[in-house]
Amino acid sequence: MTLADPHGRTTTTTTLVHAPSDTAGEWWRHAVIYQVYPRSFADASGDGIGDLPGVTSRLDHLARLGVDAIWLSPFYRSPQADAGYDVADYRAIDPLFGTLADFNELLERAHQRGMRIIVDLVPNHTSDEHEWFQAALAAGPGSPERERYMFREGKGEHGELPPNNWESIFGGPAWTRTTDPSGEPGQWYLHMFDTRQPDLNWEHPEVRAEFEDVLRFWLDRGVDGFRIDVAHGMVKAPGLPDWHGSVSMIDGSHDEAGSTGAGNSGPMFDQDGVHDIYRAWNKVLAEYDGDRALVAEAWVEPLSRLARYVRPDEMHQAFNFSFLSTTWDAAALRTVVTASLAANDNVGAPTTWVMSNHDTVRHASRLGLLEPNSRPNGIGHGDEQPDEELGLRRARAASLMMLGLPGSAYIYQGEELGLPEHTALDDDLRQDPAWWRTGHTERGRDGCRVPLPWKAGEPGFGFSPTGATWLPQPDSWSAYALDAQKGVPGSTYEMYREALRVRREFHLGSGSLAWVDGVGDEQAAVVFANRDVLVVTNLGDEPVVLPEGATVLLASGDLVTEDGRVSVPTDVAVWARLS
Ligand code: TEU
Repeated sequence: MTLADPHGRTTTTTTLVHAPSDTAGEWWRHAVIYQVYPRSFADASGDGIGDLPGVTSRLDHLARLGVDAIWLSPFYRSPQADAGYDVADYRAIDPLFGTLADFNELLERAHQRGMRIIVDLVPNHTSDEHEWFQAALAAGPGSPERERYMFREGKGEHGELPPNNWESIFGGPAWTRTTDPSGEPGQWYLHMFDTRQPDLNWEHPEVRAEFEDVLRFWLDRGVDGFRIDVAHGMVKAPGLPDWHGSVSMIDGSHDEAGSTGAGNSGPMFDQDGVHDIYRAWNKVLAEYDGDRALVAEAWVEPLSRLARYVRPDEMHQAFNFSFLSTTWDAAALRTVVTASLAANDNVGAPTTWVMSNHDTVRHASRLGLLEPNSRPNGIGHGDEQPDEELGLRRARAASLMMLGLPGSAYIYQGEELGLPEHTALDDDLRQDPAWWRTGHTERGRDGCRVPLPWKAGEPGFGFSPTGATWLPQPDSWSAYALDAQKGVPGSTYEMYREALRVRREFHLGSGSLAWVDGVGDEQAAVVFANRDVLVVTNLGDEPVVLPEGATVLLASGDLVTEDGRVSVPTDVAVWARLS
């Protein structure tokens, strides 16, 4: 493809890095998937905690937005020690969130509106209240019940030292000592996360059989897929050797003896044995009709290593955390996009794109920091406060760039409103175990989990019929409420909606990617063509002039027109149709 300047001279060159794929293929290859974090999406019961009937009541919002699928974070029976990522019963709904009948209704109504449902599966660990763990504690050392978890004798003369030196990702030791039924100090058990999240032993056939059965339980109910929590963590290196590095809570990366290693080192993550599990699960899904999908939540780098999770007989997608973690820099973004497409094309998998989720500071705030897109684990009183206006401007540009890329895109609830992080939450309201487990050095993830604002003028911004919210919302959120944006041209919500519409119309999800050189300075602008759409994101100080013959479809901010030529200002992205 070539683009011409006003005098008909060719000024640009393009480099194709990803060819279009057949649009008729599996839905997950090009889907826009919206993450619902049930406790903070919408509350129907009035207790201030979101629930499944709340989600059902707002399905029209998601249908109108134009998403293809919804991923629901965990709603299973749980003591909520890690907001539901500590599951006590994989086949039951927690009363906080409703009933199985509520789930069935949500699924049916979503399907009626043409939206698929992905549920979250947490197989690395259970809750300490899971009946298996309770049975293991009661049965004592050497029992078959203990074999399903990672119990070990302690080191030291009296077993008073942990079996190895591993640390929990939430801070503190990864081992907790138990008390024997006799009342004596006993064995230790491994928990890569909170004490209340004991790791399962994936070498045990009963564990494998149980989770295949759990998959079937939800497949039988009609779910379209599963997001697999900590997909890189289930298998540990034999012998559980000591490790002289630490795992970052912030980006899952591993720090080894002073060097910042990639997220694939260390004996607790990304062991080759995990792939057998996914090969077996792929077969379970294949027994069912329709295209059901497995999505890997694996903080694994480099991208070529992550791509091993989405080989043809394993999972279908993996979250692209390398993209999420990339700084606000044109060259860095081009590099990660090229590497992402190359790694996934190599195994025939779609590439995914994601900017925010329930574990990270919302990108509208990350991008407003002095070091844009640095990844603090939470922001609170006394921390550097993001520039809200700058963050939103960049977030809108980043999202428009992301939605223009070929592959599957994830939207975290509220980002369609441009919602910032709650960066001034009272510390005594924090619930993320990372806050206290790190000795209050990391604020944790509560700031991105605050209940959504639906109606500007109502108590709790219409989140709950009683006005209650389990975490307080900042007053400034009245400007972000859905009803303040709906139908307002140029609002973030209407920008997302229009982007999804155009994305569908031009089949961008199953599209192509060619880098375009010669539009703006390559150090300052990210410019690519996807099918017939040119996507220009300006990260530099100078305006970027659009090529002649490019008709603007959509922009993340105001454009400047001078002498008939349209230019894209700093921190603005634009989609334009190529003639
Ligand atoms: O997160 C897995 C994980 O590795 C995270 O700790 C990650 O490193 C960090 O959150 C990045 O900021 C999953 C869930 O998404 C998270 O909510 C759970 O707390 C965790 O597993 C344990 O189940």
